[in-house]
Amino acid sequence: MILIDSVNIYRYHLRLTSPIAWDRQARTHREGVLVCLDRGGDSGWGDIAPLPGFSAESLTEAQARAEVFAKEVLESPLRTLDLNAIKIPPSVRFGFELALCNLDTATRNQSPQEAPAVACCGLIGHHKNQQIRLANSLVNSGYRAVKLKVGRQSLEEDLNTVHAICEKYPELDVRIDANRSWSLKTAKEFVQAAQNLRLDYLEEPLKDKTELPQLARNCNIPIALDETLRGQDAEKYLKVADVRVLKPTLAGGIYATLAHIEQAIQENARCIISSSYESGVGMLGLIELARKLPEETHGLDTHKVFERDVFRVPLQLSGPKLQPEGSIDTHDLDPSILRRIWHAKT
Ligand code: OSB
Ligand code: MG
Repeated sequence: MILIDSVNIYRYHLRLTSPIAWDRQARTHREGVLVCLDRGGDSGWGDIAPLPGFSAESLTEAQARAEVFAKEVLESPLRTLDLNAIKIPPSVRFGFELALCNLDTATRNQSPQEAPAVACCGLIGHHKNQQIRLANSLVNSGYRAVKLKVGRQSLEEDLNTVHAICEKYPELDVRIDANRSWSLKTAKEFVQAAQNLRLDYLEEPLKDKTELPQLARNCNIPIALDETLRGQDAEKYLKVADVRVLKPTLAGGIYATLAHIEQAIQENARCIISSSYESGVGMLGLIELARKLPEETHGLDTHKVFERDVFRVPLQLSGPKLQPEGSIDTHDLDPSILRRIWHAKT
């Protein structure tokens, strides 16, 4: 039984180094909510950060649901750290599960162990005419894998970029993410033109997911699924997913992700833990999850877009090897970044 003494909820507002249009509206800030659960002098922090354009829930909804759930948590004890049976939006579930895990760690007072570094794949966004330059700078910083966003310019332009990067860096693992922007015809043309490039994988190529099996039949590039795994009918498409991109903030938390990893291992599929522009609190949780898959290079290269983080002293949360020191309760949060919006105790 987990009895919580008090809950605090905060809003954060992190400035981006340059605007990003997740939902085609350019934004200069990333907003989210931190939840802090206290028990017997220990506290556990979690990050609730629905991503506009990707999460079904808005931040306002997530915050309201977090407050209702926090009240329930104070009124009746929780049985487990796994909130799978409770109906709350994915980002809220991730935040509370992470807070509960961190509280558990703090209570057991484990001394921070020397944890292995997590390999991270460099992210190259939709920057017209700059993608090759960005690849150069990632390789020069030591990245061994990059993911290139495609599908917003012509197929020819995308293919030129992919070819240029692969030819310049034959040892680099190159991943392609089309975020469902292609028709079957365009995707087939891409696969045909890229067949000799030994790409690491092709993520969400198709506008129409029902055509995925048809594309997979004649495709020598491993197919990765991301958005499709969060659909109601995800089960149907698991057969075509050589690689499964798991985003705990969007897909419903830590335990659902662990269950997915178990299943993928049975089915001989690869799993990648992928971030969704969470604050450092969320990133520490994602890095911990990624440690369950030590052979993989994970999609955790989103933290570099923030001017600063919620921690008083910056942690090493971006780069080709992620190895932040200590656990979350050994780091101070910066009160000037956090605005408390809700508080209650038993
Ligand atoms: O499409 O995979 C995506 C981040 C936020 C929202 C959507 C996506 C992403 C990433 C994260 O690409 C980085 C990665 O998975 O390598
Ligand atoms: Mg993706």
